[in-house]
Amino acid sequence: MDVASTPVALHQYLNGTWAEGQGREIDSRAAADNSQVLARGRAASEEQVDAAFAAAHQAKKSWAATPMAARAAYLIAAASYLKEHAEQFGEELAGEEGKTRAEGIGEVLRAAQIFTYYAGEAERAAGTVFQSPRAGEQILVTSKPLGVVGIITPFNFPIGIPAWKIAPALVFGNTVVFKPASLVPILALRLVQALEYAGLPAGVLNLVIGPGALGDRFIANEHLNGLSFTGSTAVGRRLCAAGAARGVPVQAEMGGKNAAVVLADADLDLASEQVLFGAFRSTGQKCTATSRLILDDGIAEDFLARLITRLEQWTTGNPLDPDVHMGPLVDAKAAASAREGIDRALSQGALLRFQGKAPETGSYLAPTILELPTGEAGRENCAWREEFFAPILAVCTVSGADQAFEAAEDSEFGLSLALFTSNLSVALAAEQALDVGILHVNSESAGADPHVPFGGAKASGYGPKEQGAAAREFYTHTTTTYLRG
Ligand code: UN1
Repeated sequence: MDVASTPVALHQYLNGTWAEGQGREIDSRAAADNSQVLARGRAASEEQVDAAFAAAHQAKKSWAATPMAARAAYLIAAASYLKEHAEQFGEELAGEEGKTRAEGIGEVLRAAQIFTYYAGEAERAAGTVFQSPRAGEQILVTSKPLGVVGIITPFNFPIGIPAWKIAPALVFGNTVVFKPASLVPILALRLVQALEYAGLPAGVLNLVIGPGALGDRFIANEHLNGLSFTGSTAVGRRLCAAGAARGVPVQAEMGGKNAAVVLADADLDLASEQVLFGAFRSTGQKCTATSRLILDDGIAEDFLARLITRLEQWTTGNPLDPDVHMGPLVDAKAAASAREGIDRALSQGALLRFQGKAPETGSYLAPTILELPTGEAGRENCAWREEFFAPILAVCTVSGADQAFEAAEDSEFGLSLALFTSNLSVALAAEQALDVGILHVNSESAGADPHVPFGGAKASGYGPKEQGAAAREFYTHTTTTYLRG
């Protein structure tokens, strides 16, 4: 399909019907060339958000009463639809978001895998039976859906993140109002189409596409029983506070400033490959991306030389070109803001250690390594503190594991950390010492498997984690039944 000449029509999906938005005109542009329109339509109005919640509310009783196995069957059918269209959808994703074609297709297949995984949840135990201290009694703890769940997702994983929220929400019996990032909406349409193809009943999943401000309408809606959000820390905290004020549980997955720590005993070849992937895959547009590099001083120069050698082979260009390693940022605005971040870091004393090559046009930024001054000055640099969401890696050197851990902890964020060492005791010490939600020993800081918890500490996360058993915890609540015959 030639997405360039045929923009995808953006519609809202309300109560099982595709509807024209009643808000202002919106479009989505190719990441590599912001003059190219890939999708066009009208945003949802606030009244359409309310209509979506009304539909989800209307559908919630019968969906909660639908047997688990039947709910799971919709996910299985949607997964096969996604697999069948993985190539087309993956290319649309890459064109719109800027990650490479291979990463785009990979993300669509990952969404299918997530749907299949949560369908399997239908077969797992959904409660516990306890002994009672009283004769003739048993105590049952059973889990129930929250009800109507709002799902708000960012631009950078336009189908992966929606899948890992929507699949557990649905399989555990919730109805959903879904608002994707309006910057990158095509894959949200595709995901909804997959579930429509599967025959999902009307009202169970509703899609509203529009500006971030519609999120406030979510939190104000009387029918909202839970909200799952991924995005910036500022917005996440505001939604958490608003949810808490009215007693609605909110799960927020927010920013990161993830470190890779390379100690003197590490396998430097492996570490340089993994740091390259962690920092620069998907153009650094991952909350789990590596953006701080902490090097043991004995190996610092050797390691940087290896990393730079790898980066010299790394090509940046059109994300749909199969030979390219890295695409553009999501749009020219994101690239301008990343360039401004580099300038600020340099004015605060950072050194431009390496910058690769990239096309000269608006949305591209070549992979960049900034060397920070040692000591306090380095730690105050914006490249150490701020999440740029771009292919920019800030490097500092330390002496030994203790200093490295101290440096790693010096961040308001606590999502993911990659530690490179061959010493198991040091790895175990890191697991105890570091306040992060995800610790990788000898692998890159990015990545997430559907069956294990995902989420961060400190400013990176709030509320129950996502995925695996943690997802059940968020999307359900329990009833404790004291049962006497
Ligand atoms: C991954 O590392 O593959 O927004 C997933 C993000 C995260 C997802 C990361 N919520 O980047």
